[in-house]
Amino acid sequence: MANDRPRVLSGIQPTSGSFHMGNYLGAVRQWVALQETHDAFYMVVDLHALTLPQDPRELRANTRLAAAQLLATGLDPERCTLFVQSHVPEHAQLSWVMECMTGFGEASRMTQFKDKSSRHGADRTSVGLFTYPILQVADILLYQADQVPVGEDQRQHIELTRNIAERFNGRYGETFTVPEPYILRETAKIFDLQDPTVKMSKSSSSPKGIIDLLDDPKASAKKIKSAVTDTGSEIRFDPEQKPGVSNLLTILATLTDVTVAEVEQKYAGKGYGALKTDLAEVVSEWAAPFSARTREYLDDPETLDSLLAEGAEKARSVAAETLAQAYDKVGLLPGKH
Ligand code: AQP
Repeated sequence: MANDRPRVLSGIQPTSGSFHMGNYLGAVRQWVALQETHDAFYMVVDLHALTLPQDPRELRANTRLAAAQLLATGLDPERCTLFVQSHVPEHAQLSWVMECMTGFGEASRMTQFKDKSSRHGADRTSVGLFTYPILQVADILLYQADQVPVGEDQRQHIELTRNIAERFNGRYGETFTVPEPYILRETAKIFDLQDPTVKMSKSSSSPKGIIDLLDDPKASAKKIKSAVTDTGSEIRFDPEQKPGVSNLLTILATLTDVTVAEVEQKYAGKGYGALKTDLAEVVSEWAAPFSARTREYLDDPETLDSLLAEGAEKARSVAAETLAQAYDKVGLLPGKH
């Protein structure tokens, strides 16, 4: 496909029964917008999911579920390339080359690995969890992505990708595009409703701290109404002094497409209760059609699978070319085709 638009690539793990508000506002919402202006590649990163133990049936179901949710948010296979990571074997193949380009100390500095390995303990920490950022390096470089739309928690991995791309280019000659992170300041980090000093996260937040997009709207409303707010009663965007209220303001402003300043103004002189009630309503209005669309895609797995197969074919045509170049640059003898 001849395309002179800048290229973006990103992925999401199929590791839960629903995306959460952090995934959506931090990343997926930008993916939908970027498919209009960029040559966009988005994938369900099932290989990354294997870094922690998965029930095979659940993983398969969650992979389809993740794809269905991506389509339900508005990704359009006519406007972007949507695929499943394991359907494009070049990811694992380039990853090996990238592992050999990465220092052990460099990989050991990844904070997500340190967090997750300390949470899971040595017995449940796989080598895959350690090398996962390097697979991510391969994911990005295979597509010569210019930008990578992600949440703040991924910034360090994009930095690693840049370093390795520059190292490879320096050693073997210009091969890879050095990508930039695409992280929107306002929604870079959506916080846990119960502890608004830490990110909303499927593996570390308590169920009450997470707004799951496929949750029953009543359950989400209850969580929003019991969100931890701050001392005082003034509704003001102040992430230092008022992290709880600021988080709710960010979510409300983004979902209603207005600025945080406008929301602040609207609630001047009102109490936290009014803000929470309105946010619960906005989330429910957003989530109901989203859930219905997700179900429609899931109810037709054949169509879903064939969309993903077409996406994988498009992705492979790009990935295979980059892999061949990289193999050649490092001196691997070409095989017979
Ligand atoms: N709280 C968040 N705020 C903003 N962006 C977020 N993302 C995740 N949480 C937030 C972004 O969502 C994209 C897909 O995430 P992922 O599938 O790679 O999962 P993750 O980053 O591992 O998400 P979790 O919930 O935090 O999972 P665990 O607990 O397993 O680590 C990414 O772009 C991510 O930045």
